[in-house]
Amino acid sequence: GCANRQEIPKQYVPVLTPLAWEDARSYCRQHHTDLAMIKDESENTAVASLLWGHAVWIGLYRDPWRWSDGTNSSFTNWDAWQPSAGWETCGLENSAQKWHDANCAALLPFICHKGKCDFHGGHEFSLSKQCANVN
Ligand SMILES: [Ca+2]
Repeated sequence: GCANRQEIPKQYVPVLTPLAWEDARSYCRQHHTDLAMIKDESENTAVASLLWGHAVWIGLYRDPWRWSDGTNSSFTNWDAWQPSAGWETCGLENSAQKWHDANCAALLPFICHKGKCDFHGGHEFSLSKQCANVN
């Protein structure tokens, strides 16, 4: 059960320690829920505002482009000329709130999200243990 899922605002957590994308995802999954997923303009702004001036990893990877949990999204916010390279398979959000594909080995601060039961692209993305915590 996840009865309260639509009432719990998603919480984003900035992590200043620069890590490669996979390590950032592992950290987020261990300490929170996952790397940040972004489903609309207001969430996109919220992510960029947490570490102003930094490019940050978000939970986006390809191919095809999906969120860390395997879901996709109708909302995207690519910068001009992005995604730009087939070997850049991880997604970051820059300080202008635009998305770039980037080398997954790059060391960047990142944004996790936590503690929410919600729907993303029609799929419930929180794990059952987080849902249990919410309930
Ligand atoms: Ca790129």
